[in-house]
Amino acid sequence: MSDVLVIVPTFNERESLASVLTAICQVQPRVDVLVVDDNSPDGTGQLADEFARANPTVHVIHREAKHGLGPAYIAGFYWAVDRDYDWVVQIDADGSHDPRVIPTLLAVARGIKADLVLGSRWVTDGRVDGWSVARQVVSRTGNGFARFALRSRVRDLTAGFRVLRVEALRQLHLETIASSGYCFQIEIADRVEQSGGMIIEHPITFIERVAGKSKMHFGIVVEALTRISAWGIKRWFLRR
Ligand SMILES: Nc1nc2c(ncn2[C@@H]2O[C@H](COP(=O)(O)OP(=O)(O)O)[C@@H](O)[C@H]2O)c(=O)[nH]1
Ligand SMILES: [Mg+2]
Repeated sequence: MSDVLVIVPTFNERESLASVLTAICQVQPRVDVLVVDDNSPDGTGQLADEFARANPTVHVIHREAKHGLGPAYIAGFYWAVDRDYDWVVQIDADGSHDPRVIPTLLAVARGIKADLVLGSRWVTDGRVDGWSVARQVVSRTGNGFARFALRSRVRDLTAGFRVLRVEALRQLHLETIASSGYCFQIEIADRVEQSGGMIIEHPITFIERVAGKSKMHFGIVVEALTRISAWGIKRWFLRR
């Protein structure tokens, strides 16, 4: 058993999952993998099961229905906490995050004993391949707003490619996290930052997915704006 668990949340990622899992299984030194599938109608869960049968380091959680990225990751986090892993890696299943970068992010985390290492698009040398200017503006504006409202120092709060120290996860009161969409990534980073944890942003190149569809929708943006505004207002009053 490795001390690293790579968590891959999936919903309808049949076309890209195999290549992502293959690349994660080639990471050296070896890491364990947990796919968290929300009963994808396209059979992604069954594909993950086939992979798990052929690779003892790959595991699968099947959830009954699509409940969003947040609850899927929380299920994965508990799985890691229960099994005493030291590090959790979060990575998308759509090919946007290059699994070959995992050892680099882990080395950064281990080297400086960080609680959270973000694969960041919006720091020097960070890049996005294949995004329209409009999508870049949306991501940057959203991040800018969250950064301002939460008084955060983090540039890419929504980064989905990250390493978390499990010991830090244990302190985050996961049972009180309610965010479902992208807001979940912001909430985790914010909790680490607020608790005084060490956060490092390491530049990555994010590659737009070539297969399947993004699960981003209007409701996810509304959720993020609502929750961040509420947290920001509360914080503003508390600090006065
Ligand atoms: N289990 C699960 N995974 C999800 C859900 N929503 C998104 N994902 C996965 O989370 C990752 C990021 O989602 P994606 O749609 O690519 O977001 P985008 O890159 O911001 O457009 C992908 O691996 C998705 O399959 C969900 O509700 N449940
Ligand atoms: Mg994606």
